[in-house]
Amino acid sequence: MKHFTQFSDIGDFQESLKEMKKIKEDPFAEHARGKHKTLGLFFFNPSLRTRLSTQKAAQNLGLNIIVMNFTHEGWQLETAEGAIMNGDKAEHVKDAVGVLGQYCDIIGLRSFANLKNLTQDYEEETLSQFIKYAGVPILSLESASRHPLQSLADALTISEHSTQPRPKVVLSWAPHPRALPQAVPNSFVEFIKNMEVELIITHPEGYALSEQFTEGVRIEYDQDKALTGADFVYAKNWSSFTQYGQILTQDLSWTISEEKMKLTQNAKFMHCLPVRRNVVVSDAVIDSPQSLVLAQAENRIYAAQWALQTLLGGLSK
Ligand code: SN0
Repeated sequence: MKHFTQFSDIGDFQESLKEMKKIKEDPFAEHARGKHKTLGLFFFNPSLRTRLSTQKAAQNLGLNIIVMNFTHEGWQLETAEGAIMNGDKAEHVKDAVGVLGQYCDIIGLRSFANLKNLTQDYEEETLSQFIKYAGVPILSLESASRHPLQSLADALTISEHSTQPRPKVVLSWAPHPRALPQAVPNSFVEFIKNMEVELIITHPEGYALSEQFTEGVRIEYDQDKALTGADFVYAKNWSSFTQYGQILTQDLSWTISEEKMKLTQNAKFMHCLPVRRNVVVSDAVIDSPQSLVLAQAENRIYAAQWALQTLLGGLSK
């Protein structure tokens, strides 16, 4: 694996799930692997779980870690090729990223969608420039269109908590006060449709995700119908893809409540966090024994450790 930015970077998905379970059983087994190697974590957006779980994973592998927040601490970066740099932007992305490549053996990057320009977001402008100029493996810490480490952790969580041979997994849109990216649901679909599950997406009209992710997946506009008999309910808000970045509704009847959960087969509740309580999900549901949100967050460590270990050259026999 050269970079880890999307599902297709993983060779054998089933094997990666097994490897994550092995890492979880003995997180320090490969502590010598990262010796004298440096992981750089670079953020253009806020982070809690991703930053700390990746740091913890890196420590388990004996990696050195350097972290920088570009929004507040870095120079403003110029991204245009051939720009005459006589404005506010002090440094060109090719120089900055080239330098980062000198200091790091692996680079983790977080660069959210700006939700203004669909093409720019889905062409992954920032991520592509890091891949182009760094000269070292890039680990996506959530890009404009995907969040692979989250989905890898979610896949592990689903596989650990499945009690059925082919569980029904429902990805449900939920209301939110702000416009959020499609990255988490895109990746969730991209990964989970490759598991032995019945995957259904439910959302109000106008919230269809890009077909490059949802092709072949059932979409149901009636949330109650979708939730009926579910084994896993994954709630997430996203802004419209077709009316790019827009909030079309904030209908609170889509909130995952105890009533909604009664329609399910005693389903487990999942969310990537951070979550708007009593908007996306009621306190009663997220605080119930059915909630897997902390298990998902814990599994972020093993997903990150799997990715770092694989980028470092795979498991030693
Ligand atoms: C991000 C998202 O992509 O939806 C990160 C999720 C892991 N979430 C947010 O930006 C939430 C911000 C908010 O105001 O609730």
